[in-house]
Amino acid sequence: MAKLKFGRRFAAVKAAVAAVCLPAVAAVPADVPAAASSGAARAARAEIRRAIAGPATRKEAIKRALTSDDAVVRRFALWNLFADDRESAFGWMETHVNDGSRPVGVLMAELSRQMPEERRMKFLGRLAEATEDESVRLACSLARGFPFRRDNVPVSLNPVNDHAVALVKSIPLPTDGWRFKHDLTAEGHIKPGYQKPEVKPRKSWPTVKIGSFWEDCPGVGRNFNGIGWYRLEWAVPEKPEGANVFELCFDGVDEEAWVWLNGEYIGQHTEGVAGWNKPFRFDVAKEIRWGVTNVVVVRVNDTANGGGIHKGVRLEAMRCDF
Ligand SMILES: [Ca+2]
Repeated sequence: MAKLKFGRRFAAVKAAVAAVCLPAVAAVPADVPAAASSGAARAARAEIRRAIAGPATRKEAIKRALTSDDAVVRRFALWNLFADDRESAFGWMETHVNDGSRPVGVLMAELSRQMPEERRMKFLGRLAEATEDESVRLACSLARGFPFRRDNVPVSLNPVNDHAVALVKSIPLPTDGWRFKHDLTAEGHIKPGYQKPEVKPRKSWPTVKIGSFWEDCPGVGRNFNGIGWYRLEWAVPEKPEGANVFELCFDGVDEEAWVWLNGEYIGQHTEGVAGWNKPFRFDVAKEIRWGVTNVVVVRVNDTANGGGIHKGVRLEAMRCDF
């Protein structure tokens, strides 16, 4: 009886420790293999959970569960191994980076957040490369972190600017001649760094037209959801006389966008799905180069339905008598 009580208390302490130490773990995805949802599989899972909860059987049960055919069981075992011994869990993750299942892949990406920076980046790079599962890739990308963020308040929309802003000239960017690159592992900003002007498009990158959804552009894919990069080199005319405010304006990007001009990060439009058809603009007075070729790069994330730069882009030269 005393033993049972201790066992219960031990399990409660373990649960409390796990709750404090473990990162938030996403709920088990609904799309686990059908076979694993059978009555027999559920009973097997319950038995493994009981064995892992028992102090005497825990270690051996975790070890056994890590080799289970059921991805949900492997996920549960890894989670418990991490609670007991992070180093062992990291070692297992590194040798099972090809696990291939969504439940384990997503958990590995989450747990890797506790690795030292260099090891984490290396591991997540391998994990993203080893999977074709969009959820695992997204988890990898989020765990790697996306470092680009800038609050770029354009003069024409700045609520504290009480001087009139008048349009001098609107200069549309070409709709043709943009190049496109899929970014299935969501790491194009790291390797090779598509935002860099010196990273030139390869022959294999489709040439696309903006002003329509990317599903309508040959070479992108009728059902493509995910991250894609647009790149345009275009000749910018001489600076319009009298203008002193310059903004790059997008009429619609479905859904989210991150923008670079001549290698400089100028800002983001990240309202998620809600932003798919909302115009946005950035101050580019410092980044625009007049009378020469400029390079604009737009990283787009689309999660459903149509995607891409589906409306026009233009440069507005304005005058503000500050
Ligand atoms: Ca969309």
